[in-house]
Amino acid sequence: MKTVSYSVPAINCMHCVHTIQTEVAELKGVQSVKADSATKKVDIVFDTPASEQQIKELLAEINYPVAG
Ligand SMILES: [Cu+2]
Repeated sequence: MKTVSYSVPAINCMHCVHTIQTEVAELKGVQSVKADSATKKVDIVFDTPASEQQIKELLAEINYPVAG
């Protein structure tokens, strides 16, 4: 199991939080996802077959790219 914390500057309301949490949770292997509009961070706990690259690609696809 792996935990990552990404900075996602595009998060600015509860709608963004909901969209991110719903979309990322659909990836196989993702155990939990918590987005925060105040800190603009997304904390994700996952295991295979999910990967950091896959999660980052998904976030970019839904217009919430990871900073840096
Ligand atoms: Cu929003």
